[in-house]
Amino acid sequence: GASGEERTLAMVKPDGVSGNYTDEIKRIIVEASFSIVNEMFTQLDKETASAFYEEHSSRSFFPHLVTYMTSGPVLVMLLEKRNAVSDWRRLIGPTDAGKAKISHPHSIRALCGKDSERNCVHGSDSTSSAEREIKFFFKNVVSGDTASQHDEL
Ligand code: DGI
Repeated sequence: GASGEERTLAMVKPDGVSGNYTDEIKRIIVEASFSIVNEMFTQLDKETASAFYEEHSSRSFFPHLVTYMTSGPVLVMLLEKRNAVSDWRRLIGPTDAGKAKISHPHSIRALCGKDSERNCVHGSDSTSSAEREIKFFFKNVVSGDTASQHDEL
């Protein structure tokens, strides 16, 4: 908008929730000046996880990824700030959390991820992905206070 604010979709994945990293991740989010516009604690089913990661459906790791993403509850968050997409990507670090521990030791994935699959958090990788992913989880977000359940999709 005119204020230069941007929105992105963040998620604490099942390993992050089960490892009790949610509070620490939210503290990092607030300290980095993001607003949490909306959030939803939910359990993804196979259909929803497959649709969310549709672009990876032909990859060999896809079935394993879907199993992982449905292995426990996740916390989905709609974040807002200037340059939200790139700033959140920078905060989470590289996809492979094992590598992140060496190359980006202060990143969130270094903090709580394990490897290239169990990497603790998600972040939209572009403004167009952010738009798609926000719509995927949060319908009818006008002023940031109307959540919908993913199973209404
Ligand atoms: O946007 P990212 O999450 O950083 O990475 P991505 O869009 O390339 O991949 C999406 C997710 O797919 C990633 O968070 C975990 C999973 N993934 C990516 N590459 C691999 C993978 N999972 C496995 N098992 N092996 C991979 O090489």
